Amino acid sequence: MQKTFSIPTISCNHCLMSIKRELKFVDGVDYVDGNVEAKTVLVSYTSDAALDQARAALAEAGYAPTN
Ligand SMILES: [Cu+2]
Repeated sequence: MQKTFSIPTISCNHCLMSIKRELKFVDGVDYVDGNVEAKTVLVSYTSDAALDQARAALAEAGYAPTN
C-alpha cells in the first residue's frame, strides 16, 4: 500500500533526509520518497498500524502531515 503525505513544514533536502531517517525506524514502512517542491512524502507500507506509526513519527519530528 502507498500513501502520499502532504507536509507543509518540508522546506529543503535536509528535511527529507530527516524524514527518511525517522521513517527508517518504523516497522512496516519499506519505502520512502520525498519531493521538496511539492512538500510531499510517498510512503510504502505493509499495514495500517505502520501507517499510523509513520504519521506519529513524522509529527514528533516536526513534520506533521496534513492528510
Ligand atoms: Cu529543510
